[in-house]
Amino acid sequence: MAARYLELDVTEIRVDTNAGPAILVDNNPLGKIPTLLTDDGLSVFDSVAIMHYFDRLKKGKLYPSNNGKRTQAEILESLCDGICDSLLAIVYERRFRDEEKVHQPWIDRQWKKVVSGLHHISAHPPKIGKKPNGGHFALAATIGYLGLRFKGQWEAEHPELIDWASKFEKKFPAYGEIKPQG
Ligand SMILES: N[C@@H](CCC(=O)N[C@@H](CS)C(=O)NCC(=O)O)C(=O)O
Repeated sequence: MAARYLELDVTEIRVDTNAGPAILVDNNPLGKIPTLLTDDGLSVFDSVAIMHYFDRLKKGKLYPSNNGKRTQAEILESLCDGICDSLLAIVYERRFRDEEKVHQPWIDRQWKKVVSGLHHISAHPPKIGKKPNGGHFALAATIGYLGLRFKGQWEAEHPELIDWASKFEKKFPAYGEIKPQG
């Protein structure tokens, strides 16, 4: 999303992380997406590092120049990253364990972090202002992932986030087309 917003010429290569294809594991020892391969042979991961790399490439277009506002954007980015890590922990607990070994208290513990993170954001939804920043892209990705893998489990509690996502889409119309999809 950030690459599209900044009009960077990025080619998307879709991979199945479960299969651990060479193009992924040879470039990211963690075998995770997103991984960015640059023209000068660098492999940049994860999404936070990629967005800050883009920001330097585009001379500060992705984060506010004001120190306080930048810190706020980065905190939102970290919070969303943490929420997504918890969501993934839940998805993987169910995906990779035999059904009888799935440990519900672990899922509950992760979901509690998700809920508390979403409440924190919903209480003061971030203003988008004239242009979206890295924190906004992280939140848009988080809401997209919730929509993809946790449909029906968060929307009623967080109408503010649905509202925020539609405001975000007005500023960044490509959202509908490129948000997380299975
Ligand atoms: N905090 C990382 C999370 C990356 C991540 O966990 N990606 C997942 C897919 S959404 C993945 O590649 N999982 C494969 C695996 O863990 O083997 C980021 O935002 O880039």
